[in-house]
Amino acid sequence: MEANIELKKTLAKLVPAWRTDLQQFVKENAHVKVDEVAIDQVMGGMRDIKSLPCDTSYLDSMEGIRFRGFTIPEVREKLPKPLPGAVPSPLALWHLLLTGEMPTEAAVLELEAEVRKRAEVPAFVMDALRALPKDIHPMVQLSIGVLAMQKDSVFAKKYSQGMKRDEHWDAMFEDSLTLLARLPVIAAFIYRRSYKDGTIIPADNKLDWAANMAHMMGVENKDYQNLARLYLLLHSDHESGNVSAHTGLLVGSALSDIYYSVSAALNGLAGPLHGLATQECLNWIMSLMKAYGGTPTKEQVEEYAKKTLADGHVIPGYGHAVLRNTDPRYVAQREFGEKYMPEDPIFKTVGNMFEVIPPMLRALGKVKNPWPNVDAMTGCLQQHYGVTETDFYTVIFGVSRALGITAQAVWARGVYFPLERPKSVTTQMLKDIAAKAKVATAA
Ligand code: CMX
Repeated sequence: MEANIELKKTLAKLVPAWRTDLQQFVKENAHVKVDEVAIDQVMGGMRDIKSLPCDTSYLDSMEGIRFRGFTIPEVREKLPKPLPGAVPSPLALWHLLLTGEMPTEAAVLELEAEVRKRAEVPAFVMDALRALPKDIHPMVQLSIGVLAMQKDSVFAKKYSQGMKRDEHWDAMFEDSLTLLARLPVIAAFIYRRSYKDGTIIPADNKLDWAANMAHMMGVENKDYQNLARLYLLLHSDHESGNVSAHTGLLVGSALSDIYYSVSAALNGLAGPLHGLATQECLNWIMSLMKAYGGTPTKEQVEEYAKKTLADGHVIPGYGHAVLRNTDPRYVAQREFGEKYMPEDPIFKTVGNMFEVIPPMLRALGKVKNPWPNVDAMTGCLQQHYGVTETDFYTVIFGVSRALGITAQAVWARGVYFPLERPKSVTTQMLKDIAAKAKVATAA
């Protein structure tokens, strides 16, 4: 099956132009310095080193994410919507991430239809998932489900048949369409199998990609469908340096196909300092509420948070490696909560946390960003609609993050992004560099 849609035709024009432009640009500016690297960056997880190109989105430390230059309020306003007043379909955002151009309503409808055609998950993939224990973490199930679909990779097949390099992006795009089409089906299956009676709810072809995932999970609520759209849109892309996106890019740089890339990326997303914080944060909130028998006062939040820190744990949902302000994705979800569940006790608790935790973290003196990140609000909204299984939250994050990773992968293959291979140094070498720098300063 090959897509014959406006999005692909647009990419077919854009990709060669991007490639020529960048090849020329690099040739003419190869030795221009972009950044300097200090020892605390080498030893500190490469924080802030400017060394990864990414055009799909840019994360400003104060303003937050912009998708192809557009802020979250702007994409919500400008992207076509599946229903009047609804949140736009995340696939409309995927179009924007891929091309940099706001799609027309017709282009989004065509994309939704193309994705619907590819949504059938092969039986052996479902069987592979059925063979796993039901209580294995849902992220393991998702990662295995994605990896199992590698059998169908157009990229891998064509590569083995000698595909020309300038066709790589096309095969990557075809695989990405199929992967995105099937991800909500797999996620909903994992949900129903792990927490419900395991029956599969067939897709409703009248619904868009995101709302269909809500439907297949068995949550029949129009507001939750809108939350699904919002959630899948907000978590899609956060430049290319975060653990999941970077893993996807790195694995893809070896010309591994999108199934290998996304499966690997999901494994990184499953870490508590990254996507698992969604689950950890809601669990933290629930134990806080349990400890005080309902919505805690601000003083009680403070007391509980102090105990968490004293026990040597982080406060999940707070802090960020790049952001130095409240995450606009948190703000967008808070606005949703204010509209649909202002009196919800968990929502109120999250509000009290916002008042108390930032000054506490600031007082520690070492936390660079005391403000909430996206994960501080997510679980609270899910709970309100009965999606109470916190282990599942990172799966929804993963479905969303696949939008950004696939968009970045198509770009990477289009412009021939090369094999990633940073240079490592021994810690003794770093000590020698530091000693030389000391001598040079003293002289
Ligand atoms: N609670 C307590 N301490 C925190 C903290 C928090 N929420 N955030 C940072 N710190 C601590 C760090 O652990 C570190 O302490 P040590 O020096 O003792 O190791 C110190 O403050 C400095 O860290 P930082 O430079 O401010 O933050 P990092 O870039 O190293 O880490 C992050 C960023 C997100 C891992 C960290 O803020 C954290 O652990 N937050 C809680 C987990 C979380 O919400 N993760 C989700 C992030 C969003 C996402 O990717 O989904």
